[in-house]
Amino acid sequence: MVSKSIEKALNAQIRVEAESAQIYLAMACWAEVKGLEGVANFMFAQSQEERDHMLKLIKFVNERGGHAHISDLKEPNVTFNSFQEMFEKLLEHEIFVSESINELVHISLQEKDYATHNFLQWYVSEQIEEEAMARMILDKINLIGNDKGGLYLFDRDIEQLTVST
Ligand code: OFO
Repeated sequence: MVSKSIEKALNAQIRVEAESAQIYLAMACWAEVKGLEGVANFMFAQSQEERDHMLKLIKFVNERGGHAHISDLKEPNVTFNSFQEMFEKLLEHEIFVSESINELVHISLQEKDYATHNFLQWYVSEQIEEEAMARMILDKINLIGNDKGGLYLFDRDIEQLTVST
């Protein structure tokens, strides 16, 4: 059984994951209209992953005797000055999500809720992977700079980066 304060903290994370899905959907749309299909497909897949992260939390809250709350979301940023800026925002956002997960882990320990603490370990590992991938992509984009040929190849290759759920 989750306590009221753990339920509240988990519900806040459900919102963060839902917002992540929306942010990446907006990035996918921006990339698609800019003609970078590979980047767009990568971001559509990222968005789907975030929805899966949200659903996993929803199931956990409901199974543990809480009630998952579905809240309204603020509209994400829909335009970017460059792909570099877009991927910088992606990394920034993943760092924010990692901090949010860490805070949740902290609360679960404070409350001695070891079931929630155990459940959250999956998210801790996932955030390590997601941050590493965002950094690796940003490094590649920084190398490419304004080179159009490089961007073309990057767009072709990014789809090969498999994302774990
Ligand atoms: Fe849900 O992992 Fe990214 O944000």
